[in-house]
Order: sequence, then C-alpha cells, then structure tokens
Amino acid sequence: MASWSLGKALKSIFQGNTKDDDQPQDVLDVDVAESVGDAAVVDATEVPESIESTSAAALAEPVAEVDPAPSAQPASVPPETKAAKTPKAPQAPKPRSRAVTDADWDELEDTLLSADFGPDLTDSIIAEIRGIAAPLLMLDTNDFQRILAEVLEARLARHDSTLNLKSESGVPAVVVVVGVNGVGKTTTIGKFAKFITTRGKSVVVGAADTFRAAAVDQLATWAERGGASIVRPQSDGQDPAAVAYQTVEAAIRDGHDVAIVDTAGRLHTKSGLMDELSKIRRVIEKLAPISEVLLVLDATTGQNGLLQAQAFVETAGVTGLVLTKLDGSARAGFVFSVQEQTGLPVKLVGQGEGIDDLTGFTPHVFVQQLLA
Ligand SMILES: Nc1nc2c(ncn2[C@@H]2O[C@H](COP(=O)(O)OP(=O)(O)OP(=O)(O)O)[C@@H](O)[C@H]2O)c(=O)[nH]1
Ligand SMILES: [Mg+2]
Repeated sequence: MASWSLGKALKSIFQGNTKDDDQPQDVLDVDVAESVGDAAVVDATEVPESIESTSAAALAEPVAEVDPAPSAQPASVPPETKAAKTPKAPQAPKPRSRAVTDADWDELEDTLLSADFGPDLTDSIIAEIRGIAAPLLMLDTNDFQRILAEVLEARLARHDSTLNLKSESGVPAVVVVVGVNGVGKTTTIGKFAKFITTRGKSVVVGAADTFRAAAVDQLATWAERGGASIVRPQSDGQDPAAVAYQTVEAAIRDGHDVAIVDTAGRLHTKSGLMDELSKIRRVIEKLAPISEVLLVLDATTGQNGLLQAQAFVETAGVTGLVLTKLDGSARAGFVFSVQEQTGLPVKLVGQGEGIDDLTGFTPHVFVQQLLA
C-alpha cells in the first residue's frame, strides 16, 4: 500500500494563511460556489433499473455512509438533566481567504507530477485552474478544493463511460477482453461476470486464451465465482478464434444475455499476435455484433500503458478501457492521461483481487474519492 496519497496531498495544498495572516479577513470573501458552480451537484449514487446500455455509475456506487444507530434513550431522565440545555456543537472556524501564491502553484504541480499526470497534462490542468482562480483574487481552502475538483471532474466527464450491454432477442451482447500479459484480463472477466449475474442476467465466458493450458482452468475458477458458464477449447491449443466462435454460438443456443471472451495476453508490438485479434473479431461478427472490446491496462505501468493502448486501439477496435490495480496506487493521473491521449473512455476500474473489487467509472465519484 502506497504511503503517499494523492487525495491527502491535494487536500493539503492551499492550507494555512502564510501570506495574509496579518490582513483583515473580510476584505473579499468570494463564494466561489456561485461563480464556478457546485461540483457536488451530481448524484452518482442512483442505481439504474437495467444494466443494458447503462452508465457504469451503477458499478461505482460508493458505499453509503450510514449514521450509527442512535443509542437507546434512558427510560426516565432525571429532572436536572431535563432542564439542562444541550451544549452547542463547536463550530468549525470559517476558512480564511487569501491570494493563491506561487508556492501553492508549485505544490500543485509537484503533486500532479508525483501522481503520474505527466508534464503536459499537469500544465494544462494548472492553466485551467489559474484561469478560474485569477479573477477571484482571494480564495479560501474550500474554494480552492472545489475549483480543483470541478476541473478534474470536467476533464473525466468528456468521455462517455456507458457500457454497452444491450442484448437483442436471441442475440447476446458480446464483450471481447484484450491486453498485454498479466494486466488482469481474466480476473476482470470473473468480477464483471459477477456484476452482471448479480443483476439477473446470464453470462457465458469463452476461454479463447488457448496459449497456456492453465489459463483455461484459471478462467473456469473465475467463471464459477462469477456465476457464469464457460466454453472451453475442444482440444489443447485450439485456434482462439474458433473458441470465440463456439462461445457466441453457445450463448445464442443457450439464451445467455452476455458472452465475454477472454484472450491471451500479447505484446502490442507483435503484429502476428495483434492480427489474431482481428481474426477473433471477424469470426464473432459472423454470429453477432460485438458490443464492447475492452482493453485492460495495468494502472501501475504508467507511460508504457499509453503505448499499449495506442497499438491495441489501432488493431483491435477497442471501445473502452479497464484500469486494473488502482488499489493502493498513487497513480491516479494515469486515468486522466490515458483517457485524454487515447480518446477512449474508462469503463471499469479494478481495485483489488477479490470478486467484488470492480467498479464502474463515474467522474464525480472518482474525483470525490481522490480528494477525500
Ligand atoms: N491488486 C490488484 N491485483 C490485480 C487486479 N486485477 C488483477 N490483479 C492481479 O494481477 C495478476 C494477473 O491477473 P490475470 O487476471 O491473470 O491477468 P491476465 O491479463 O489475464 O494475464 P495473462 O492471461 O497471463 O495475460 C493476478 O495476480 C491478479 O490477482 C487489481 O485490480 N488489483
Ligand atoms: Mg488471462
């Protein structure tokens, strides 16, 4: 687990009143919420009725914070206690406004760079925040946090994270999962299957990673955890495209709602292996349209992940990204740069090795978690 946290680092920027401690504080106390809008207006916690073509917000529900149950009241209250007034809760002091200093901007720059935003994105985010902050002259900590959150959220929201899982009568939604070796494809398929089956849809997974015998058993284990059926290769090392075809065929025959095809990890630089993905797609499309081609990226790989993304986008017809291993990683900047540089939306986020450690991607929820 990383000891450095982006959320804490971002929160600590623009704290204190180093420059203006001696100035009168009510000179210009701007309520930025009115000027830039309140970043917290979106309710991302609504659970859609159906997962078909639904926003991945459903997967991203933050665990509702529930107030602890009120403790039982005593049966009778002594008279002196009845008369006693409830002491007022101490009020948090109002944050004091001050100008943003060069030191604040430097701190923000260092923080974003440390979190893997990369120099270009860091510059552009800071320029945007400066543009909003400049006319306001004096800000307090809350204003600064709100502007930061709004800028980050708006950038993420430029991309549509809606998962396309529409199945038509007799034709399943087909999802193909691709990526380099070890990024978390098979694990993600298990978690994704669980999410879908939990919502009453049936799933079949196809073991089109025929490269390693163990890969089939690994997928079988995840399929069982996720409540999905599995189509295995009919012989060792069978053509992956044939397994993909049989998977969709079985989905149609058995009336499954969703078919998810696992593929072998492959180096994005090996053109022969990349061509194999095109073949898998062509063969599937003889039976059903492909709803999603999800590229899984390991969020801890940083810039190399971007190179992978560019290669897969060209050859595999990727429709969305899954970022795995974001748990315990300080590299949230990767999420921003990968979306901006590939133009592809992040649709799912893996945050652990457990069956439930997959969430959808909702910019508002993601940024609130970052700044928490
Ligand atoms: N911490 C963490 N580990 C993950 C996550 N997703 C996958 N892993 C781990 O990453 C490792 C590789 O996962 P796999 O699902 O086998 O990856 P793969 O892409 O299918 O690998 P190949 O089929 O060999 O290309 C396993 O040890 C997983 O437990 C995640 O979100 N967080
Ligand atoms: Mg695998």
